[in-house]
Amino acid sequence: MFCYQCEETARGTGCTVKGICGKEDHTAGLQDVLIYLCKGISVRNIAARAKGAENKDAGVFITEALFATLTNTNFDDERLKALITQAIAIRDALPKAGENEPDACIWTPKSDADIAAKAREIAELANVNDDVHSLRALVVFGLKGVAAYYHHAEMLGFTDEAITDYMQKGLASTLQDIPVDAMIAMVLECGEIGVQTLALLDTANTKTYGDPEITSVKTTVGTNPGILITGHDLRDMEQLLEQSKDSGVDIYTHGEMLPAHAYPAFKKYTHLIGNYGSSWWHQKEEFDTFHGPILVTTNCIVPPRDSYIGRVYTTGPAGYPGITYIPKKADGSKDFSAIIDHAKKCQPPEPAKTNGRDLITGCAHEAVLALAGTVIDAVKKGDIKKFVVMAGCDGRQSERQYYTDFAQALPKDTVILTAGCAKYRYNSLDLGDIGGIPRVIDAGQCNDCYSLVVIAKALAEAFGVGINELPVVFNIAWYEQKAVLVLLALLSLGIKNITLGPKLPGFVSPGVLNVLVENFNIRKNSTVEEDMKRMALA
Ligand code: FS2
Ligand code: SF4
Repeated sequence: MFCYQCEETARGTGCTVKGICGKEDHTAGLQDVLIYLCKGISVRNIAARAKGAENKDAGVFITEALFATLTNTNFDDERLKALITQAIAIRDALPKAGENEPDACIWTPKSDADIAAKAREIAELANVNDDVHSLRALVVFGLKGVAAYYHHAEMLGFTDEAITDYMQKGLASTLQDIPVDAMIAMVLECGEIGVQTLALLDTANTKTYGDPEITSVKTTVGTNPGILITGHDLRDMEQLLEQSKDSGVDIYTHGEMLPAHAYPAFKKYTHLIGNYGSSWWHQKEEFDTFHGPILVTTNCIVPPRDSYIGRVYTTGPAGYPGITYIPKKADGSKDFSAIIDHAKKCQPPEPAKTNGRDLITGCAHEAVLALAGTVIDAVKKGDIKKFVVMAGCDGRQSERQYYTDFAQALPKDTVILTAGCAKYRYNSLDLGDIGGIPRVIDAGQCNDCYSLVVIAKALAEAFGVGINELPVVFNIAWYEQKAVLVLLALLSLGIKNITLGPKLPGFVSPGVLNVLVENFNIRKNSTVEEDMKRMALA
């Protein structure tokens, strides 16, 4: 195997024996082959589109397939093999793209051994750190982020062909010999499509469940048995809440599901009682002490301990061998009754060791813009000197203590704008408020970085300046490919001087890094003291 798609990749260069995330060599191989076939589908479908013979459902399939390969999402070989079979069927039903089709359009495995051999070939070809491979990797990893966010929008009935068409264009481009300049343009276009996808998901979430309201979320436990729901899928959240009401079972959110508490449509469920635990990588301890069943709707799943594996359920893109999977029914709904029945037989949760104060969330664009006057006044009066965007992901390496230290060291006249699970590094610190404005403004899930962009644009308009002239600095923490997409989206909006950490991506070659530095002045984070000075915060 060769996988270097996430921040925790082995030695900062690539996992070659087994993933740090727990992904086995054979699973990595199946994921690589699945992406390879999606490239073949894309080449054929683009050619078919020009002749009016396009498979309109190919985009939906590619979305599902790419999402399955995102870090910490699907570890289940059987489901990946089924996707490979489906990919071959979709590809082979499309007309040929011409006389000289790439191998991805024609290669057909006859056995598992054929698949394993192709996986080895793909891994060997990928293990090269030159600019071409680096740019291709950036496109594919950015597209995985697009696929994940697009999937959630699609689950709520919001679609956009321009997005699925670009996914195919981007995938097909990685099989072509195109000039480096054109590849860089493809990467930036991925960022633009990223903005479009984030906007679509924002519309889907807010039109379906209402605009998030600033909400204080309890982190204590009740006396009823509970179900813990984690991941990002709000449609799953809705169905679980509806099916479990009046059952005597309480619902708790975990990790990236915390912002669900802020949606008006979910507030009516009194059995949605609080947030349990912290960010994704704490789950081994937290799932143990929760005592009830856990529903994993997306990443990040960590290979479970034997002590609680029997209480974990997956759905949507998430999967793990030996864990019960709840599929979608023909009408699109899901039946969570098995989880609810399971919960009734469990002990109530014991308090999570990682929980502290109640948490504030729901500071999305509408809620914050409702306070725009107060915020602008505070900036004009000098009460707020700077906004620090500290969004993105959390991760398990000790170097991420940097983000807690950084938040704590910030001057009292700064406000943190956050989204994603990165916030768990500082959202339970008592950082206070500035004239009633909380010093940690949590817009929501990682996709709600879009809200931060809307807020920044509104501030730029109010002050009559460009986005780079605002008193806003960016100190982004990344882990997986949704964060890669969010970064590309920020770059496509022309945002400069982003600090990125805790490591730079292993898939960025020295040449590509130069392009990012020269055009966008991206920098790796350093020490808290140095970064404070560089961001003019000290
Ligand atoms: Fe956190 Fe994991 Fe949101 Fe990422 S729960 S790192 O996938 O998507 O952020
Ligand atoms: Fe390694 Fe990350 Fe790939 Fe897992 S997702 S195999 S940790 S690079």
